[in-house]
Amino acid sequence: MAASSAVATEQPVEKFRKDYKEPDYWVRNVDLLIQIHDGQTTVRGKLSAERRKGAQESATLRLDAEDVEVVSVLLNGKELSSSDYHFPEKDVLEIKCGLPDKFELETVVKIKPEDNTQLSGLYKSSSMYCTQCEAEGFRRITPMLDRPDVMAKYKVRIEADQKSCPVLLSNGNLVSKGEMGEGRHFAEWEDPFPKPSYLFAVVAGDLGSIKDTFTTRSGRKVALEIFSEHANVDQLDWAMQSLKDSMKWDEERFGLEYDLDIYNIVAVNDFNMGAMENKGLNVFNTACVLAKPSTATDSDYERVQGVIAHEYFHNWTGNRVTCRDWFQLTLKEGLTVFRDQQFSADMTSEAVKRIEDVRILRAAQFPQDDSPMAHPIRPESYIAMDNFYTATVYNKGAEVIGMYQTLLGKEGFRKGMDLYFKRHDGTAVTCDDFRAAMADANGVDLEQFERWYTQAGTPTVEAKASYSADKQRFELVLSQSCGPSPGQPTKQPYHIPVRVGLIGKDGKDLVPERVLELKEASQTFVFEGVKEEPVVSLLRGFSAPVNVKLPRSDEELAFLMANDQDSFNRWEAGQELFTRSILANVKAFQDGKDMELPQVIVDAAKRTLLLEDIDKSLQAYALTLPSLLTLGAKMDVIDPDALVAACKFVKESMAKKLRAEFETAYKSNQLPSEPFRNDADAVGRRRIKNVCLDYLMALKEDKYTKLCLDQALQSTAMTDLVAATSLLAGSSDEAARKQALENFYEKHAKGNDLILCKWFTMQAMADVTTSLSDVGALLQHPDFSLKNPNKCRSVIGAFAGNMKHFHAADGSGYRWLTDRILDIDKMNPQMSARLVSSFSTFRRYDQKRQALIKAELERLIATSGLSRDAYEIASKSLK
Ligand code: 0A1
Ligand code: ZN
Repeated sequence: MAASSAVATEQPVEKFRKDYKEPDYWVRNVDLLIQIHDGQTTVRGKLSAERRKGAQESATLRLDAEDVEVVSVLLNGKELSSSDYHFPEKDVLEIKCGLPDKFELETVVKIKPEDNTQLSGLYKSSSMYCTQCEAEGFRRITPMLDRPDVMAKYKVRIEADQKSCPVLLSNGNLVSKGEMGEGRHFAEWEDPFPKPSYLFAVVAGDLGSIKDTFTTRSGRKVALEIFSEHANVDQLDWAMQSLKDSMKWDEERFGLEYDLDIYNIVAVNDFNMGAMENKGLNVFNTACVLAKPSTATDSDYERVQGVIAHEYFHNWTGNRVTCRDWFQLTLKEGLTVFRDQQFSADMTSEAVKRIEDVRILRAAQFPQDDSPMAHPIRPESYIAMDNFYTATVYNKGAEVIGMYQTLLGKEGFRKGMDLYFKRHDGTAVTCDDFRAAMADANGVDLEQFERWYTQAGTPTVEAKASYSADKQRFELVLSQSCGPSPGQPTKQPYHIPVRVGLIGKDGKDLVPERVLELKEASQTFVFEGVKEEPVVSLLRGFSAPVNVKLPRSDEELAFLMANDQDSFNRWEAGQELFTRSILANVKAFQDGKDMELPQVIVDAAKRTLLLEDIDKSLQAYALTLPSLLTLGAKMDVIDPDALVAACKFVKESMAKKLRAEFETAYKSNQLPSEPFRNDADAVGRRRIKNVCLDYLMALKEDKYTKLCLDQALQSTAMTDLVAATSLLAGSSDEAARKQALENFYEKHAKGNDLILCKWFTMQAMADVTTSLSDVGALLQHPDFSLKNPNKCRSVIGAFAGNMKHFHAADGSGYRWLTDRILDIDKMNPQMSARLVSSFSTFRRYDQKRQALIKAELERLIATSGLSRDAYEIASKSLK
């Protein structure tokens, strides 16, 4: 008997993309027996393997095995003596004896799901057992070649106590189940599709469910079932509807049908990420699947719809065609995010969805791309793969996919997708394979496009315009540049699609819109037949993930805001106006001068507010200031105090000037509480109404505090409750603050973990003098648990996003976060590493704050026993 962690000292090892080699052995079949007992689980894993053609006969078999206690190892049914295998390094089980070309290797191991606080491998969440195998969790269940290019067919038998675990699930089809006596029972599952180990899943527990069916367009009837704890079964209908909508959409848009007779989804309380696309058995964080009117906000509904779609779409982009190695992660994630974004756009509004996606990209990805943690969407190296599930790989990755569609058109993109599946179905491939399919299907050269995969950083596109009235000719000189990134001091020019419109005085396009292909460092584009001097609408629809530089007046921006036919650029013009004014006021604040709000902005906002036939969500986003993170990214040195003060000033000044308009819009967008509606109009009305309330609250007048309190106490829609209570959580009116928070807790949050998280977050994000002591107190709250990732995120993660108080000049926020990271790191390295990344952008702050954060990062690195996950982020951030 031996433990796999025999060699204890862990030297973080960096892996490189360039070092990829095929394995010496392939595993073709995996046959698992999982015997769950309270406190200990035994796993017998039988691997049918064969030596790769061309591999050396003497090649040893090195299986990944982590935190498993190896009981025995058998080769072709014969038990090996302990001298035939060993643990040459941490997490590797090596078979030393000679191996035939083809063989069966069987291991018996013991694991303890109850003690698994990392939530990777097989673990217990509340009363249920569940698994998370991506990226490298399967090795924590049974020894295996745990890498995505090893694809095998799986058979699984689960045995467990009948009473505590009446539901036993795995991938594929149920082939048999029955009782075993002594209160135990079993289920056998077989997945006909070869898959990498990261898509394996098992669930065992006492679960309720809802059922439905979907008939695919070729007539396959699929049984759909969504499971949760019994108490939550009334919150599964929206997920089911979203699943059916996704299945239909993928058939219509991409001709992709579901391929098994069963599709199961399980909701679990403790989960490191949003959800997981395991073949035929998705596992979801409850936060991404549960929704009902009395508990979920409009954004919760949108998130559930989007994540359900995302995991479903992975069945083709990820499962049927998977990644050769983890460096290729964006192959499945960028593509699948792009697909879920397109789906959500079709289900709601294309313009609104595009704005939301770009807001996320700018707030989460742009700062990362400008930090020491910047990496290309296809990283070149990693220490802990789990650290690379990033906004860059996901969201910038989706933008890169979107650029193929912009360059090739929807039809051309579809041709590329068809060829991609034709060539690669059932295999594990690379981003280059995807790019080749797009190029070949369309007969175009996408050689230069590879730079989006190799270079990190956000490029800047600078535009210079000139017009000749004589020649009716308009010229646009576009230049591109991209600052240095870690290990990449200089960059080669990207292939950038720039969608451009030229607008005349009447607000109409003077010539047809064009997609310019910028490939050189600088290029001139000529438009003929332009009858008057146009206003340029650049990068319509945000056609590339770049920053744009184009000199123009506030008046021009106000004109675009009112007239551009591209709704994204109408919004963008407003954001640019806001940004200018806020940054100017930051400067004024720093120089001790009076802050000012230009009248053009007030007028533009007023015009937007008075529009009658506008989509209410677009109206709301047009009036919403850019996020603090997005604004920070535009500053040379981020000054948190000045930034927060400037935003407050702009909001308050606007409210002073437009008080009547905000009040009217607030009132006219009220909805009756019954029946609850979450159609686009209702969502839009709540959105604009709450934006108005936000402005009015900036006035700090009793009248509006009362209005807000009424909403916080009386609303029945969760969106309105959260909006009003959050505003009051940041109010200096102590009595109102207390009343709203108590009411929210007593009437809504108590007893519901997801709503509790909202209650935690609104306090952790609040700008009140007691912020730091408040979050300290929340950690002691009986409803808080450091072991639950959602709760950690809702208090600790949220506080790390509190621009003013996390960045308190005395460093108290930083010290507090480091202490929490160290507490969590012992239990859940994935979680702690995510929190460390809040420090990654530290060089963007002033010298004093830089020094304070640097000291915290150094404190982390100096901590003995720090996980390699946290070590990687901390050490790379310091570079
Ligand atoms: N593939 C999932 C995300 C995911 C990744 C890692 C996980 O555990 C470390 C869990 C989920 C998705 O894109 O939805
Ligand atoms: Zn995904």
